Amino acid sequence: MKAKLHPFMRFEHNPILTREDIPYPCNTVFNAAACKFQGQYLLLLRIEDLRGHSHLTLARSDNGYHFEVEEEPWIIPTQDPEMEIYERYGVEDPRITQMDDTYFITYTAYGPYGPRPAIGYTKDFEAFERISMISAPDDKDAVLFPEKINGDYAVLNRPQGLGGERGAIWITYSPDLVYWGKAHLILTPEPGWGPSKVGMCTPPIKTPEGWLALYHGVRETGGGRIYRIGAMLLDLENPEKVIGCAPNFIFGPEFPYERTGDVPNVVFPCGAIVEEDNTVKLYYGAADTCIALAEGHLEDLVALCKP
Ligand code: BMA
Repeated sequence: MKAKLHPFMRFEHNPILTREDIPYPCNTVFNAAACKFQGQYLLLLRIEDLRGHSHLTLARSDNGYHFEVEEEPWIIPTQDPEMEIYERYGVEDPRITQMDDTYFITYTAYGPYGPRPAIGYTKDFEAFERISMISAPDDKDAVLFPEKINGDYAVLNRPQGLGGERGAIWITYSPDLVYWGKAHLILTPEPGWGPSKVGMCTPPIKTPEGWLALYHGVRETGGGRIYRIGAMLLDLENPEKVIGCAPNFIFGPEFPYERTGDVPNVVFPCGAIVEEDNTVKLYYGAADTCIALAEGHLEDLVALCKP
């Protein structure tokens, strides 16, 4: 199959959620996790309040396009004395991974020491239990694989390595979601469209040809940073092996709602839903200000990653 250079089509009524849709005062809504639950589409929204701190609120939809936002926040910074300091400035950028009847939620805890990825779970989208912090600061963008890898849970994350400046994508494993280790480097930022840092977007998607991993690449320019999306395929049995990586970015800021906002020129997907016909609904934060939707096909995304 000839790979499509632009595999995603934007929804014509974008953005799908703005702060006008939030039932309480806030600054912005962006970077939402997505999943299906009991026949409905769920988004877990990152909402930045008027102090500039983020919390997470649920939104529900019957069709994946029109969402109703809950009246109250769902996951707010914890008061647990052991964890409070790590979430003091907010909980950000959630991702959801379903394993059987459990929905794991990875998110970035933000506190005075910097960002740390954390993981918890829910079974009903009512009770949420925190499990662990996955690593120490500075780290972000943790996504859990939807299956164990050779008997262990596995997360892709983005420690701020390489001299503290150029965040890269790593993998780390856990037997119990509490103790994490065996960390291994997967992808470094390279000259081109994402030379400053790279980090995962949505949790890896299993395909017959490998794990499809969508990631963001950041380029610093004279006019600020540009956040764009790349795609790579990781080996199913050994995801430390990159089978192929699309040479070009596959999605980037173009429309006014992606170009203008609190942080201009940002598209930042945290959630993807694969439909039965392999349509991929990609939910992304635009300019750190609103949420938009684009659709593509799994086969096209995989084709782009072929060596
Ligand atoms: C990243 C994250 C995202 C944000 C992006 C652009 O580092 O903090 O939450 O969307 O920057 O500001």
